[in-house]
Amino acid sequence: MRVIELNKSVTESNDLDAKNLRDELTKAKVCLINLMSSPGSGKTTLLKRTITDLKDKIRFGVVEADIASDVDAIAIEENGAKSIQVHTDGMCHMDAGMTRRGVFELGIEDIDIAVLENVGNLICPAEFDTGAHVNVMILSIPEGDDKPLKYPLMFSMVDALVVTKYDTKSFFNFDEDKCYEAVKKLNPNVRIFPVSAKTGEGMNEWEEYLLGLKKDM
Ligand SMILES: Nc1nc2c(ncn2[C@@H]2O[C@H](COP(=O)(O)OP(=O)(O)OP(=O)(O)O)[C@@H](O)[C@H]2O)c(=O)[nH]1
Ligand SMILES: [Mg+2]
Repeated sequence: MRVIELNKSVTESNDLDAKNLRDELTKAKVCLINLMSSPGSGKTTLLKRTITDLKDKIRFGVVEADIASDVDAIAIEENGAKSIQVHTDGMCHMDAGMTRRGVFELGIEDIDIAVLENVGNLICPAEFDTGAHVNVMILSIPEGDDKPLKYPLMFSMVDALVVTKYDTKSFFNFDEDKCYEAVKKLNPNVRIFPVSAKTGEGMNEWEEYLLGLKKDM
């Protein structure tokens, strides 16, 4: 019986693939955001509201990565942005090669910001550079304030953290100070955006951040 250790070499070439993809998209002035979170934390809902709010300012395209189904891509298209669904053949993350295919199948000619809605989980997606310019994670209030302690890699590698379902705060013992302190310890420069995609609270700051990303490309 042979055991082949593929992890290292795969990661090495993935890093190169990711750099090449990032460079190509930079030349095309398209910002790629890698959006990560647990299943059901509110990625699609946040995207739908953001796309609607910014429809006259940012042209979005969304790559929906899931193990199965096409419901998220349909939901995004119904909201007026173009979208493509990719299935990951059971894999729990997207790598740079898969992201490249998704982004170019989506088509980048008429978009300012491409969003990869990564497969829902807080572990594997943090380990693979997708080629994105910006990594964003969502933590929803019902998941609890201790998640930075349990999934430190994800919290330490993101540029921005959106804390969503803020409207549910009164129902959960979510200690914001404790949570943000743990996050800042792992990642001092992270931007934190508390929002509710349901009520719209906090969405302005998040959307200003996105407008800044478009401007910087
Ligand atoms: N109260 C409240 N509910 C929300 C909010 N955002 C999302 N939800 C609800 O949370 C559930 C999951 O939201 P989705 O947007 O599908 O989550 P997701 O992260 O895209 O889920 P997957 O793609 O399956 O990983 C839905 O029932 C949403 O209506 C919010 O800000 N407030
Ligand atoms: Mg979704």
